[in-house]
Amino acid sequence: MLRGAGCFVADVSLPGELHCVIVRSPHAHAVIRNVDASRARAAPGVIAVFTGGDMAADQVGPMRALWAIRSSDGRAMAEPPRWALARERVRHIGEPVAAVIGQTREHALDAAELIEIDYETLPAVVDARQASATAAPQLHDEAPGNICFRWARGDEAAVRQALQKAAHVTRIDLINNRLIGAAIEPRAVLAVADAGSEKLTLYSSTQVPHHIRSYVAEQLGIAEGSVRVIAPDVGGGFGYKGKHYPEETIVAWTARRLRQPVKWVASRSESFVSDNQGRDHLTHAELALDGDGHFQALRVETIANLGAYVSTFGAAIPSAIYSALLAGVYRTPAIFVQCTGVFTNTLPTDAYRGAGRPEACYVLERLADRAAHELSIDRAEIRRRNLIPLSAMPYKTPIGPTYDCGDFPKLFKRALELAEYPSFPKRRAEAKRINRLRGIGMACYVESSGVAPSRFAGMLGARTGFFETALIRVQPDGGIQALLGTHNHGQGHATTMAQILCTQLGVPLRKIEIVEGDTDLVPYGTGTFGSRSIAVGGSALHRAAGKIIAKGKLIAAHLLEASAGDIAFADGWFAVAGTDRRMSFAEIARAANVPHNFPLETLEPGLQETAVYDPPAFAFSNGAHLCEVEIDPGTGETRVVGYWGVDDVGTVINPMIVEGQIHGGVAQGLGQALHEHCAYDRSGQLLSGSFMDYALPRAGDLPLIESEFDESQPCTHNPLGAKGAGEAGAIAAPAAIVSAVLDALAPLGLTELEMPLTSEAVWRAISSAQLSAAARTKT
Ligand code: MCN
Repeated sequence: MLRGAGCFVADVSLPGELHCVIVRSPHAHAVIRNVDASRARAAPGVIAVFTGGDMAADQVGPMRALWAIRSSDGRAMAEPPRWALARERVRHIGEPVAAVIGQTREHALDAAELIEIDYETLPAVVDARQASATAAPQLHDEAPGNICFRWARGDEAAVRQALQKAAHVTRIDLINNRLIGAAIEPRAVLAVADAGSEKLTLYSSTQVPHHIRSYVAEQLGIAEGSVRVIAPDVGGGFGYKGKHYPEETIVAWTARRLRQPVKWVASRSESFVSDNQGRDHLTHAELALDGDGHFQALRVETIANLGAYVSTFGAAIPSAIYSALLAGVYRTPAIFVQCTGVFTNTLPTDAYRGAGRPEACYVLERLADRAAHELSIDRAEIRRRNLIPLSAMPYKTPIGPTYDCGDFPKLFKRALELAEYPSFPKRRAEAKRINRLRGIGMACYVESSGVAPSRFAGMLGARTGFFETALIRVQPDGGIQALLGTHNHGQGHATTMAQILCTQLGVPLRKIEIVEGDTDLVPYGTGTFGSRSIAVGGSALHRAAGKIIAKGKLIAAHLLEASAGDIAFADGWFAVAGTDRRMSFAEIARAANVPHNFPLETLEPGLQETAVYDPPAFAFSNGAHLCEVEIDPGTGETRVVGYWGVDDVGTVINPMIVEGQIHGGVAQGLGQALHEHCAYDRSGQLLSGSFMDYALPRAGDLPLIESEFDESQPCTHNPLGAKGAGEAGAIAAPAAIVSAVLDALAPLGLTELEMPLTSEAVWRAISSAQLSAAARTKT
């Protein structure tokens, strides 16, 4: 792929292909009074122009969330309809209003300019707290007060009591900044309707081909089996490509109508106003402690900005997923969390690398730091006093999940060692000599990876299962083709999944082909998100390989004239135990396909097996990250000068890939902590709509990341012992980096700053602290 040999959706070209350009709302909130497309339709090279009215006439259904949660009073969340092409009203900038189909993209682009849309603009609201206030502009009749849901979990009475009795209560208000995913490849869709059959093939740069198949079939009212979704090479997904988007339906529908292939490829600017965004929480949290700094109770109130519509998992992330991790790695006996999901005139929010877990980690780690400061306890010490010990495993948290294993104190201790925590004051003093403010920060996290047990998700309102499927085909020459329902968009599945088979079956890597991302080839799949591929998909693969071995034993028993119980399989050989009679995996594969003398009543020819795996629980990855920053007080520029992570992702299949995953996650976490902020003005216009305004971290912003893994606590309930690794870095890094910056600023009396800690924000904070100090000295 780095050499340009990959094949992304934009690289796929079909004969007769037409090009789709989407006309998007320039307003955050408006009534569509009229769409006049007559000039556009008459423009050269234009095949058609479609609007929401055309889709309505064709009875194209609304987009549905895939997870519908309930409010604490038992009521279903508000689910206002979301149409692929807006009907009557638009509720965020970038909402699709019309689709122009041209012979070339240029034809369609030119014609798009000629469409006249008469909008009646309406007042907009972008801030979630303001949106839930009385007199705020209302987005949907179905959601009075712009409230989608009011979720609650935990023991409210116990928490209230503990807060009343506590020796100390630490209170904090936090903003978890809104983020924009920025994969190298913008989203793209290409659809072709087969002329001779009802078959519709949809190429999409998605992480979840089977979900997209269900969605598109449902909306178009056609059989699921008549839709084939292919997700070829995908250039990054980061969670936001794991959701259903209007363009998939628009392009599929237009291709069926026009009986010609239709392609849409987002421009970078378009991605900013059409991709889901992430995070955007306002949180008030209170932590009750005893006199020794032991956590007694936690109350968390979060307002989650859902944007204009409920996206695929948009409601579940700030409720079911986020709240489940509010015990974190700490022993807090009583926890109560409330989360209100609010509609605003912004792009929908949904999963973005970490998805609910970085938010939970951030609340807990900021509270831990703040409590340590208020009680004059060392930040590492307050964590040590509260970490769940190994002896308490399996540990049932008061908020729901049971952690099966994890040695949190050991990982934290090791991270402190790696960062040479005790000698930090020396480094701070050295930095001071050259007029730099140096700080050290820390964050411990636990993550519900391996998303998700279907049972858990079903109880909490998911409308889909979460199992994974693997089909192994053994070729007559002993080569293997493994087809998986997961999807690789940068995680190295072709290597790690093949490694599982190589280890289990003794087949060399070069003879193993991993196939993902095609609903007609793969039996079924949930897709890749929630760091689930190895823990769930890998486990399905392991199970399927087990079935291959079992069948191989039957074949070997027949050929070696032994009983199946006497056949042992190891290192690629089927052998009669206690003898030198044996056959290689390749020989058995050949025999399976040349079954000249098989007892056909008891032994089927061929060697291919399918297995499905639905985990009984999440895999609880965990870790401790430390980082050091240096701030130039003259400019506010913050440099991360050291970063250490000790992570427990269970058994590591491929250390190099996992290290890369941790690095990537840390880079994204660093972006959230220091640079990235998706900003709207009050009218709902996106202020950070390009890379000039939305600052991604660059290579030079990253420190050398020292990463270690602790494999002493393999996941107890999957056959690989593996826990997810794909999001870990993004979960710990924002909290660790903010902790370090606030530590650096502590000598100036600064205790709070909101992400992103841009040089401007840090410089302003330093300047105002210096001014106040100067004023105090004067008086
Ligand atoms: N792995 C391993 N041993 C383990 C755990 C994982 O060798 N104990 C390997 C896996 O085999 C896989 C990789 O590490 O090759 C990540 O595995 P896993 O943690 O199961 O995560 P997924 O493959 O399910 O990937 C999803 C996760 C998520 S949710 C986001 S978002 C994300 C991420 O991974 N987006 C990414 N990493 C990304 N990396 C790239 N390059 N691009 C993205 O869009």
